[in-house]
Amino acid sequence: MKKLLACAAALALSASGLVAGAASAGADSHHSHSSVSVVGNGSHVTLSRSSVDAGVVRFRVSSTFAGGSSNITMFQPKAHVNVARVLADLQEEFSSDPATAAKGTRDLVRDARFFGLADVGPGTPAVVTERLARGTYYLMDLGAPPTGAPALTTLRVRGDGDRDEHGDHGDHLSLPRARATVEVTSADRFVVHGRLPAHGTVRVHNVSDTIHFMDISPVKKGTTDAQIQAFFDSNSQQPPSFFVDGPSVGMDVQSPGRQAFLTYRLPPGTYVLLCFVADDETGMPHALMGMHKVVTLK
Ligand SMILES: [Cu+2]
Repeated sequence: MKKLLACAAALALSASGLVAGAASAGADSHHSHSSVSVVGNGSHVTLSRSSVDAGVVRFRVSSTFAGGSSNITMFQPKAHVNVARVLADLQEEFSSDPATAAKGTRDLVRDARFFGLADVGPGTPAVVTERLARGTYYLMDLGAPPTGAPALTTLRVRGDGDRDEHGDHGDHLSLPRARATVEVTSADRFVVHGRLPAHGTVRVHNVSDTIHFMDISPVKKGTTDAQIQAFFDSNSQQPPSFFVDGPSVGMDVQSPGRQAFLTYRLPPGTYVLLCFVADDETGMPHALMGMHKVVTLK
């Protein structure tokens, strides 16, 4: 989601370059009913299976989008809301008019639930693990600005009642152990508990009353949050002085109350956590209102 929500300069900041090394997401290595490969090409999502069992589900997310990174969002319309309504809300959210964008955020919170998934570039896959209830979910890749309605891919999560004979409880997954937790708060801030790993798992928990995402973008060593805020305040259209053209990864949009585990591998160094969802009152991207946090990945 970030690309369409971000200002041009912020876009430059979070654009990730190609990295050496092959994507390792690949096919599922075993026949778990709860593990699925998710591949985005910038505008379309392909799944290795069309249904999984309810409970803990593991998504191995990767991208083949050579022109940038995949922003893979998974959502579900709330009761009595149809998919077209959610896509119309999304259109508002992408508006360059702040009042319309603010309404888009409010409408998305009202009409849909968001479950991540992940923002990944070619060569920088990630795994998202989370608990899912039975139901139908929709995935889309908004990495390339969509022309018209985004293409949706359906995932069915089966409950106990409709599990087949092979779906015994033995192959259920458990949640991974996280090295750190990032709480996303109502003050539009990232609160980090523990130390973010360069290679490992982070639990991302939205404890706020609106939707947020969390991109992890590289910046130059020594960069401060004050410098980042000054850059946003300047309205500069140039790439910021602290910009680093390196791999990034992110947790895509999550609804209030949701938590998910993001497992990734990035070069150790200095990064900034960013969210560009439009504020539900001002329409301003959260990052410009202070939702950025410089962190060191070790
Ligand atoms: Cu946010």
